[in-house]
Amino acid sequence: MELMILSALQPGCPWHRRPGSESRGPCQPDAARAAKRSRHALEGMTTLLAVFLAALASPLAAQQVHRVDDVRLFYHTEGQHAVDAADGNANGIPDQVEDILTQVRAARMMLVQVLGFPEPLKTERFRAARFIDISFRHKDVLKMNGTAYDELQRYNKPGDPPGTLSIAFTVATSVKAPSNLTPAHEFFHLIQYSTTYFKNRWFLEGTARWSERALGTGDLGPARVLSAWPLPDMRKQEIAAMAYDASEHLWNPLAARFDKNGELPGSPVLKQLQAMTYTDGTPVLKDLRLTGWAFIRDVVLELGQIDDLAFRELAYDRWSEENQRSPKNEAFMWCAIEAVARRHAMQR
Ligand SMILES: [Ca+2]
Ligand SMILES: [Zn+2]
Repeated sequence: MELMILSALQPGCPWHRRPGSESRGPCQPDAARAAKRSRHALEGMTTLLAVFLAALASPLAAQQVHRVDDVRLFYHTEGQHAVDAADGNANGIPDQVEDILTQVRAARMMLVQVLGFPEPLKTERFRAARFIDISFRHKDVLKMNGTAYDELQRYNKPGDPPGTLSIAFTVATSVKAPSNLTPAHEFFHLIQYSTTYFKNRWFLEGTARWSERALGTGDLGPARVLSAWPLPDMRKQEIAAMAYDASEHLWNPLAARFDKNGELPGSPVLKQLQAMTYTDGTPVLKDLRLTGWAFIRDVVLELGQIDDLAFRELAYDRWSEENQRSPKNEAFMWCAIEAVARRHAMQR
């Protein structure tokens, strides 16, 4: 914690550059939390709109649910948004649905229990939520493989006590978990959203793409050589214009720089993960390789600290969608990344 706060005081960071500004102390968590709480009220209005739109899009056929612990998948077996009804293990649950739940549970065990990322339902932002709810849409409607929501949702599902809140994502009905890591990728977005308000896509999609190797084959995706570190401003601007590609151009090279082993840390939960399979018998965890998990984890946590500072320094009134994605966030984000990089360089 002390290191995180120190990192916010490094020279060259934006809050030191403003002429005439009083000298800035470390984050003041109480004030920042109060500001975050007041923003939740506004999120509720957007949630109402989301529920209304979801109701419009829902087919008439009865919705079914597959639930394990606090994760629920809502699906249809008829209509445009129907899942594949194949039930190879004859347990009455479409294999597609089971397999997606299995992948999400595995991603959660891996990221939270094995690697130490925050558990989204226990974070300050999302702890009022009771469930992780996953829904399906036809790809023609969804337009992508999956999408995760950064606001608390109030779905009023049958049997839910009044006021039940969820965090949620949607996957396309074309997604089959044994050959597609979209559910794990979307779960990573929930971790990001639970921890930091920054939604600049070079961070959001760049690190989510990196995270796919946690369950997937190999330790790391493609990685370019970094020309220098810290990066020159021109290069930072190029990367800030990227989304998924930021994994190849920034996150993967940094992951490799600070992790020469590329191995998942051994633990009893890792052993459980090794035993998990999809309904077709294939293993969920493809190998014991992943490069840079401690570095990426610490960047996510650091961004969760520095967003409070950015909120005050940039004089945001709330974390609107525009503010969450604003280029003004970039200088704060780079400072956080560079601070974590310095810490990891010292540890090597
Ligand atoms: Ca089945
Ligand atoms: Zn994504």
